[in-house]
Amino acid sequence: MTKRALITGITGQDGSYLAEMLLAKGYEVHGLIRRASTFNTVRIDHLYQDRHEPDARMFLHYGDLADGARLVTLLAQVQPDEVYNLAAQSHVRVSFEEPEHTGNTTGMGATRLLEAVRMTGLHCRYYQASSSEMFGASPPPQNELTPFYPRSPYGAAKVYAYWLTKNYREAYGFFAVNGILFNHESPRRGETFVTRKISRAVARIRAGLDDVVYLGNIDTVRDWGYAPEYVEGMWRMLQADEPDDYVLATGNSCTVRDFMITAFEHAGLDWEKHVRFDEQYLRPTEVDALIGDASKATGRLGWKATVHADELARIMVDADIEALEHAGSSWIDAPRVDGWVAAPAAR
Ligand code: NAP
Ligand code: F7E
Repeated sequence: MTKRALITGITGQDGSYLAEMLLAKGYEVHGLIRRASTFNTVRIDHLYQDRHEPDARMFLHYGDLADGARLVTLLAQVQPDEVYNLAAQSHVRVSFEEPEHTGNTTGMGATRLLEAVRMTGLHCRYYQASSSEMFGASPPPQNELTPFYPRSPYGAAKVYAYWLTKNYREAYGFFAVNGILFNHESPRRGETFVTRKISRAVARIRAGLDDVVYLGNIDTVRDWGYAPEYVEGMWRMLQADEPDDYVLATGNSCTVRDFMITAFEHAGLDWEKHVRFDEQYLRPTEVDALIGDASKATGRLGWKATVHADELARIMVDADIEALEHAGSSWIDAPRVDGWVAAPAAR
């Protein structure tokens, strides 16, 4: 029997890798996408086949996590075996600008989706994209037993969604799991997260299109892994015999500064000539250090990260150099990461 999955957030970094992986495993994949005035499917266009093709196995549906009724009709129509809730306002800095919207999507969105599963009476398995940002100020190493101490509206919204997921497991017997994922990146990472901002800036500076990039706090510590490996971990959580919560992380630490040095050196550039500080990229409250302990996922799911920060930086720089060399003028003429003034602090 072909398994059917529904992915919210299919147009994002993780959603695109997850869709790719599930299609390769033989799944029929359904994705929730937001209606936008321009196309927002660039990360999954290579997977799309017209639904009239006999072998089409990926289908996109309009909807929004803010619209609970739509989630009910969609679940009733699709009847998925597995639901992956990846949709969120996922930018920590932006969540300070838009706390209400972030709570509504990142927090309440999960409630609406869980409730839609309950209302339709489906016996599907449910994955919630929880985050290491929930640990916030709790010192590393962090694992499934570490207390939460979120330091942003985003982190607080994820804590709410985490507990709702756990509550639906306990109250209604749902097969519902929280994947507590530490930072994971790739060439498909959104351009305003720091790793991609750096790799993209390196490519543009190397090509002579820019001269400097402005960053905020480069002393923070993160545990950066490679996104395609993390979506495999999500899937393994839903194949387990029992529902449970798992941390996915590399266990290694790296500062923003070290990631930046590796990225610039890989392109033969001296970062000190090209990096400037701008306080607008600071956060009202920062998460100083996240380093995960994924031993539970390794022991029970056989999952282990193999790509660490240095290799990741090189993968991302190479991809952005390649993209720039093969891009048309639209990519080259696109506003610089720092050149957009409408919401500068968001970057
Ligand atoms: P991302 O690239 O920012 O993608 C977010 C996705 O959510 C996009 O497809 C976006 O659609 C969609 N979305 C946003 N608001 C929505 C709404 N109201 N209704 C429906 N869809 C909506 O995020 P990501 O890096 O792939 O991360 C996936 C999930 O894992 C997120 O929940 C994130 O918070 C969580 N997470 C990420 C990391 C990480 O390091 N990447 C770590 C831990 C947890 P548009 O394309 O239309 O904007
Ligand atoms: O920041 C610092 C910034 O925005 C990383 C999301 O996927 O991972 C992500 O959240 C660090 C922070 O990711 C700039 O202050 C310095 O300390 O790339 P980021 P994040 O905040 O860790 C977690 C696990 C998630 O769940 C989230 O969805 O880098 N930093 N200068 C900067 N950050 C940005 N964005 N821009 C800068 O110029």
